[in-house]
Amino acid sequence: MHRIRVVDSHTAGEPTRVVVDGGPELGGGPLDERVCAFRDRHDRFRRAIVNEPRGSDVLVGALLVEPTDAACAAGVIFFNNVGYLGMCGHGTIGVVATLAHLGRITPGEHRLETPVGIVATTLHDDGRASVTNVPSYRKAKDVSVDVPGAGRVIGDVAWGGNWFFLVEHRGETLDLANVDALVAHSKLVRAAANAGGFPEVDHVELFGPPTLRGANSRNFVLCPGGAYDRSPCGTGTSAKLACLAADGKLAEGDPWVQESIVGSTFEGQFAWLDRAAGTIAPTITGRAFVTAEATLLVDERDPLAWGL
Ligand code: PYC
Repeated sequence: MHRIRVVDSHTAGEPTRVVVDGGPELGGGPLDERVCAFRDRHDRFRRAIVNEPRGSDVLVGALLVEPTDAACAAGVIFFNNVGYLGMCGHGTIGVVATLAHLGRITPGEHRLETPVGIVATTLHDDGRASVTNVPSYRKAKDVSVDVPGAGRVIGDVAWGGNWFFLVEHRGETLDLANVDALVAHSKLVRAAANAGGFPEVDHVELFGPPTLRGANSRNFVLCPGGAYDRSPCGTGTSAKLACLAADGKLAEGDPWVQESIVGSTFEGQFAWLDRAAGTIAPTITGRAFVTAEATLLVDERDPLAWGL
């Protein structure tokens, strides 16, 4: 019987399951190499932790590992129902809330090492957390793709710790009532972007007008495994900030309130790292709440022990 100790949380509605004990042994070395070890030799842990019957398509897992950089409070590898994520904004806020819940950190600044770089986090006294994400930038502006049933769709390709295709959406309103149509449409947009020269794009982000007073925009985000992000998506908001910065639509240090498809919000802002190259350091602030402490049991007699 394998025992995997986890702490569950949600950040603005999007769940994170942090593995605090009993996860795969990945050795030392750079985190991007440890992701390869996880994928190549221990992928069944990913399935057991986040897939059915213990999890769901929407759950993001976060494996705590020893950081290579001693200045970091922890290393973390994010994964989902289909694979591994470079970074995860809502997940990082969930990790910060979990480390605080476990008494491993107190309010203040804490660095976390991820496979795509070190992120700086701040746990605030009121429980919110800010994440200064990896350098983010827009790779391509006004990319035109032909989407079956929708015609020509124009979007930007940007990096915010994951790759996004960002579109000002002109179809049905970004409302939970339309979520099936939004998922189907976004999958077609992603396939068109991939076929159109951007195979790296694995998230699609649709934008529309906000519904909340004080918010700047509402979004819908399709994740790699087909689930939609219940939160405004931390890496997606970082990619959005990179586009706004490049277009001169948001000034350094000014707030951007991003509303999600469920009406939750993240506050973002950015600092220029290299104005000429269009590279920014985005900071995303949100709040996670711990929802469960549990031990997952993986019984080798169970034919579905390692997940679907
Ligand atoms: O918050 O960055 C994020 C994220 C990525 C996928 C789901 N959430």
